[in-house]
Amino acid sequence: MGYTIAQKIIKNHLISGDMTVGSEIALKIDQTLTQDATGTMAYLEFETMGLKRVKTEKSVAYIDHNTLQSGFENADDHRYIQSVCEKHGIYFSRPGNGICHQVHLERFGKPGKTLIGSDSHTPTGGGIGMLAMGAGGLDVAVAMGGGAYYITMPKMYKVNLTGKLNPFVSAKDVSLEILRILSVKGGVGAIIEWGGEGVKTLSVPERATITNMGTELGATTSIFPSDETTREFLKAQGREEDYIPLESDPDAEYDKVIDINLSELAPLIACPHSPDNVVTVESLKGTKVDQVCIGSCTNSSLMDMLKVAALLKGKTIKNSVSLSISPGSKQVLSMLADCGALTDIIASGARLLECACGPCIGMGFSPNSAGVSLRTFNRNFEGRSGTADGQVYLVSPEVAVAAALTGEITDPRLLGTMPEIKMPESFKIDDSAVIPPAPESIADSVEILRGPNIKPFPEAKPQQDTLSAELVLKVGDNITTDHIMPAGAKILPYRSNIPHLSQFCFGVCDKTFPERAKALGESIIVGGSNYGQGSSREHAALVPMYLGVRAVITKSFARIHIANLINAGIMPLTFKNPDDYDRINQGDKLTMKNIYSGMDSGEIILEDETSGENFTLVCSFTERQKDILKAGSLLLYTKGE
Ligand code: MIC
Ligand code: SF4
Repeated sequence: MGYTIAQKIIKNHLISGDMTVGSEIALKIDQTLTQDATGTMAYLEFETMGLKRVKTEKSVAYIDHNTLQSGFENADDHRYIQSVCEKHGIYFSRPGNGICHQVHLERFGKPGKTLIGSDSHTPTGGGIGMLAMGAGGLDVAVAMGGGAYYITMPKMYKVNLTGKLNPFVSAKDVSLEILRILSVKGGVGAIIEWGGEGVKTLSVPERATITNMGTELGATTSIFPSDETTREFLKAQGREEDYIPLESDPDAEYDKVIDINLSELAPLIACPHSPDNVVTVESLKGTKVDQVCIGSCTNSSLMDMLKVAALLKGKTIKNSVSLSISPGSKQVLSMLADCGALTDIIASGARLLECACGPCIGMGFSPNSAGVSLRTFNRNFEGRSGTADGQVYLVSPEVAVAAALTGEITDPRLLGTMPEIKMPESFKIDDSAVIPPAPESIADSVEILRGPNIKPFPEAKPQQDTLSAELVLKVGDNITTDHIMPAGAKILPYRSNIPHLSQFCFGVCDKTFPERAKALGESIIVGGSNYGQGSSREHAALVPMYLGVRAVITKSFARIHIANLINAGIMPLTFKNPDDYDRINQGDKLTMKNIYSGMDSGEIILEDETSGENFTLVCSFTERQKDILKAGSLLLYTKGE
């Protein structure tokens, strides 16, 4: 049997385990990336490990999330990360240089290599044939130290593309179409490979839009072949030597094959508050729009921005609409400026934001109350925009422009003829905003700059053989990490201050949670299916750990979150019979005995002392995971304490 693209890369990087679906494998990691909102914690963890230099081929730290400096906190964190990079051998991408995924694709990603990043949209690198995965900060810290990255061997899905996109239909619509087909749970446990004749019609930035949003499917990652288009892109970025060809074997086997004919797609839109809530733009035509945001790691490439500029050229946006544009990188912004496209964008009435995540993570530009906001982003979870009752829709750049010009949801095909946009033969190369680390010989003299907002890492406690605790919070299906640990301009500056952050935990669901959990000392959370989807933020595990949560029991979990829970010493368990979810209530007193032998047998009995019922819980921990839980956390396990 032949290999898929992902299987080939896995095979080349396999440290331990066998490639049987569902079993644990350990991978050698070639590159890492961090962003600042998860990076501070990742570097604190790296420092705790006591290593001098990173052991990867390339590790890059980006500052792109916490760029709104409304107090000293973010600026202090940036200086901290910069000093850690200088000392420990990491490249530092300065604030303003761009969004991690966009810059990494442009300047550092390489086909055939493995990349993990402390950000869930790291699979963007799959657009050039990398095996790129999102991970918790601690996993990234361990990989920087040369340690393996452990995942469950995924299933392989193939999306077979035929045809060619019509004008005003774009890669974003392909992402929305696959979300419509598979839902936000449909990719869990799988790698999605994009293949077929249609692939040839897609540029690297278009492929990267698609792999970026594979995250919303819950997939381990998504990947495209590395072909002549990839070579052209790398050549235009001045690094043709990084190219290697990569494709699946003709007899590779897939667990599922989905066909999409690009020629048949129409402009699509994801309605509030889930990326898989997809309908056609046509079906919502006439809906009044208050705000339009163009940018984010999904749609901020030069090609996207040139398209936007060409459609806006000579026109003025509607008085009732506020339009923001955030180019993905300094390269994109300066090329837009050089060719005059930036002038067309500004002349239309758009507000230019810096090359950063910005409104995507609620860092400014929140919509008006109950405002309808059309965004070219990848997530529209409730409250994420910073406006609790904001109505966020996800769209392509074409649909975004059409709404900005007309003030309502409009099929962009009504805008006339699509101007032809060509990929430049060479991009403008200027890496001056990426600061290389100090040479190893002088690294010892580099001082780490720690601000007062950095608080010690919360103390983990080993899992005991018996746990008796109250069910402190019961939540429903598809709980996102934005529910568990919200972000936004007011909260993000405290990512390195877990005690302060803890006041906001589960604020979207139940404001009394932090206080109640703290008062209980130890507690248990119950959730529905796909618990912990969305961001890779390990804070969604570290903060509950700090508040005394010892176990989370659900119908099912999202991949990165389950790893983060184990890393933080919290037991992730699932109901053997999903209907038991309905028989258990918030406030119940729960007991689990013989946890250690249950971890071995794969089943633990949960006694509900309040109702008198017993429930069977399932766990499938590897030996390593059991040891981590018994040690209390991955950090304690790694340190051998
Ligand atoms: C996101 O899009 O939710 C983020 C902010 O980029 C997160 C990381 C974080 O919470 O810092 C992600 O996707 O992992
Ligand atoms: Fe940044 Fe948004 Fe991309 Fe997350 S999804 S990395 S916040 S642009």
